[in-house]
Amino acid sequence: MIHRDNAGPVCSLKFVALLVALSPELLFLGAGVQLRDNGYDGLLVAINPQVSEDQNLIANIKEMLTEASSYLFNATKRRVFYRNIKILIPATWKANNYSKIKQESYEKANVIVTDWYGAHGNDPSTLQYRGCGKEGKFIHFTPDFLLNDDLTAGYGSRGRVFVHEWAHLRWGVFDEYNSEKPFYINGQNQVKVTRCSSDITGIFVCEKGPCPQENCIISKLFKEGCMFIYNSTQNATASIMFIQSLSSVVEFCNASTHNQEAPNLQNQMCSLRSAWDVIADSDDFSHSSPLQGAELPPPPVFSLVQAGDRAVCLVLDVSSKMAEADRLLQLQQAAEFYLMQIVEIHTFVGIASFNSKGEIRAQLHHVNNDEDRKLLISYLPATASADAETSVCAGLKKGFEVVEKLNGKAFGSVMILVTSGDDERIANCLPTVLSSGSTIHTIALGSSAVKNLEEVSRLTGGLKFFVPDNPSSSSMIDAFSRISSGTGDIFQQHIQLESTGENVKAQHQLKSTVTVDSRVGNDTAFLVTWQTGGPPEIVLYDPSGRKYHTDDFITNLAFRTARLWIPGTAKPGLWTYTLNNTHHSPQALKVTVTSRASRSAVPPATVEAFVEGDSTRFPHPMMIYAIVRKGLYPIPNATVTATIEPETADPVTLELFDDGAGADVIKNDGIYSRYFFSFAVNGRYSLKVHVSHSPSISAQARSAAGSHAMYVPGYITNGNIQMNAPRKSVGRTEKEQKWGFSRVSSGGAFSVLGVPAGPQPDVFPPCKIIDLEAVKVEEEVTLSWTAPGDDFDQGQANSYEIRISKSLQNIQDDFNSAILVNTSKLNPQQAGTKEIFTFSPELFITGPEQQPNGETQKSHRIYVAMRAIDRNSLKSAVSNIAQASLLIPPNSAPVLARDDLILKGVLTAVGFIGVICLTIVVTHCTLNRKKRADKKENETKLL
Ligand SMILES: [Ca+2]
Ligand SMILES: [Ca+2]
Repeated sequence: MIHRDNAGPVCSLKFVALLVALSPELLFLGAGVQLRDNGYDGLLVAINPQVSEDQNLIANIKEMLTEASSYLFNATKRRVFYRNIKILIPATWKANNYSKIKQESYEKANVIVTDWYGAHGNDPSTLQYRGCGKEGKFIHFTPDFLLNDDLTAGYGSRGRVFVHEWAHLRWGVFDEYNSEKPFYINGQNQVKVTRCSSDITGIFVCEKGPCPQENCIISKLFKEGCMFIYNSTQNATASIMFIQSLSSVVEFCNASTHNQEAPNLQNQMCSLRSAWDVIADSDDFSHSSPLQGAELPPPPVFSLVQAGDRAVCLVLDVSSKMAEADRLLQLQQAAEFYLMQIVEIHTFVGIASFNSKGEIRAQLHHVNNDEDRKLLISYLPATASADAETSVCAGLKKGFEVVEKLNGKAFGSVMILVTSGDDERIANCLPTVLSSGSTIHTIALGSSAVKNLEEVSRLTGGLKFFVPDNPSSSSMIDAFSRISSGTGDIFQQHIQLESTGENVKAQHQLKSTVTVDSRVGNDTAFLVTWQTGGPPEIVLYDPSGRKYHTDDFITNLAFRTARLWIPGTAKPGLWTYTLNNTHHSPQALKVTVTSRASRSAVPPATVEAFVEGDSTRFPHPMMIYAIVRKGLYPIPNATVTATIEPETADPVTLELFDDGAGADVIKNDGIYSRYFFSFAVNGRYSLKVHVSHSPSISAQARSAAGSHAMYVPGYITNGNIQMNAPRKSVGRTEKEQKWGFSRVSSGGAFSVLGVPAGPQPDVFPPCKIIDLEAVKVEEEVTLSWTAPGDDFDQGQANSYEIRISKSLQNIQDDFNSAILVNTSKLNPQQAGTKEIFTFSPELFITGPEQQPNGETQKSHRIYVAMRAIDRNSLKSAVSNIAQASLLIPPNSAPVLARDDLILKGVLTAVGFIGVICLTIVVTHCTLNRKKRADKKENETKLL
């Protein structure tokens, strides 16, 4: 969903001036959620077409957001609330005087309501793919969560839950609870509950009722069923990112209430900063001040919108520029495939073209069968004109005329605008474009296409693509294949399984396989295209060995395409194809395979690829992401490869990782990420991602990684334990996929500016380390992290700089002044390697450290952060801050083991003797504490 990103610097001054002149309402159309005068406008909630019709769902969404608005207003100290909210009703629901959509679509929604295989049962969740303080992708609720009032006992009222998720989505804060590490050992060597704030009270509960902490922790390790239960009545007011369900909780943990010791994602991702500190740094807060007075903001205004008939118009450049570099041929091949395979049944499709003037080639046709599709193909331009000029506005004007034939307006329509020409006057029709209510996807061809073309996409919420003048590039077909109906109905949309292209030498062949898995297989099509002369010799075997030959394909000699459509459901397994170039000259041969879901109950695996923003300026890298999932269930362990094609240089391939290091913020969440910085030239770059999953590797996420809302198991009310209904189990039993799967998707285009000509000095530092961990082992601290490279996450850094402090604030505010650890024996390994380094903090830290306010602090924790340095002395950003407790005495292996086991919750068999040992060790530890404190005073600072 590239359109959600903010405008990059590519936006010219002329555009900015024009946009300022437009009315605010127009600007909100495609731009997502905007904050204006303390109120959010443009929040879009979309219900999936697979959700059955239920008016209560709409009523409950309204109630949730109305409550959320005032709760949010309070929690942000009178700063923000929701003003306008749109609810997108599926087209499958009965029409009920809903307004017609303009540019809204399921794919653009900030909040989605769908059942599909969420990883967390009914847990509301938010897809966060970037680090601390960065906006996420969307919030997800199940229909059950919104309809079943019994669930509010565990999650709290829906409005409160919404604000918890909103903070994830909008401000990039993370969960303060941790179901994997419910307890931890604090700086005073006590067992503590992972919570924020620490003032939230409760008691340990065994199977038979309340019990002492030590007993419970031991017994929890013995038996299931021991837990920490919170009091339903509290004085603590924080925090919403921990337990929004408690009635006393009305704010976020701030600097004074934040629990920086808790092993939770908020501390890990945000370097131990409080949620409120992160929120206060957001753009929303720096551009607004609290509302004066005591008046409350008005409740949000809702509008319900629903898609009408789908109308699509292809707006195609036919200027003489299209005759260059086989551009028109590429367009014909892709448009034919789009009309034949990709555009969904019952869509209205028309065609317009333009050079210096616009022309309607085909009025809207209702696509009901193959004959309708073939008729539309006959209207595609056959040749380019002699006119070198292009007027994008003239083309769009004709496009609007075409779609307006349906019901007088272009609302909800889609334009696919393809151009290779330059056009200085594109800004002239922007007001018309914006008010049209049409979503415009743009495809730029070659190096001289209109500079600001992407603005048309951005402002209307369309996708943007780029096709380089490279005969073996499949970007044009990939772009057309990426454009779906936007309804969110994965069972109707086609799914791209393969896309490959190669310049094949004379008398040589292109041979490969494609996996058709059992989740797809309906409406499967193989497309082969070539560049000159006649078709290659095609041989295709299905998994059972059935052979298809060139003659079995439907060939279009004018467009140089051959297409094979498999009736029914294609056999799952490996399909093998061979394309022989029988010519005497090299041929650019390409293969594309698409299919649709085979069953309407289980969603197929999908990939969605996108980049961080519209553009980047050298030497800043571009982040590349791919979300691989089934429904909303993340798929780990896939091989994900990005191919990035610049305007004029060779394509670059990069493997994306889901390892929680480098560019990837959370491990095993099905989001694969990587830094891209191999910028050969300025201009547009096209991204495609290929996913393959081998059948031998588990596709199940082991843990439910990511951000969601806590379901509270029960409360202590008036001294009684009151348990809520157990949380719905999320375990899925799924038959082992026999074939693995294969997916391809275009990730759109981005621009790169400021790349210097000629050879460049090293300007790329190592990337920031985001997974630094510290563990105290006897007298030493062992650090672990993933090695960055000399250039971001590639190559090998030159050295590390590790610093420690006893004050969190000191190391946060002034890393350079923290105490340096001797790392002369530590040599960085290849990027991606797990690094381990052990040191004795006692050698570095002695006595209390001076605080900035002059006070001394007796802390038993140390904070560690680090930087990597490359061979040109370029330094990475400072890592996340890790912490370790120094309090564990010598010969304390059992305590350490206990720490580890409690945190991981894996101890299954510790005998009664173990209990006694632990008690002794804890006592021993307390006694030793004083001895060690005395000893420390005699040591001297070494560095
Ligand atoms: Ca990830
Ligand atoms: Ca470097």
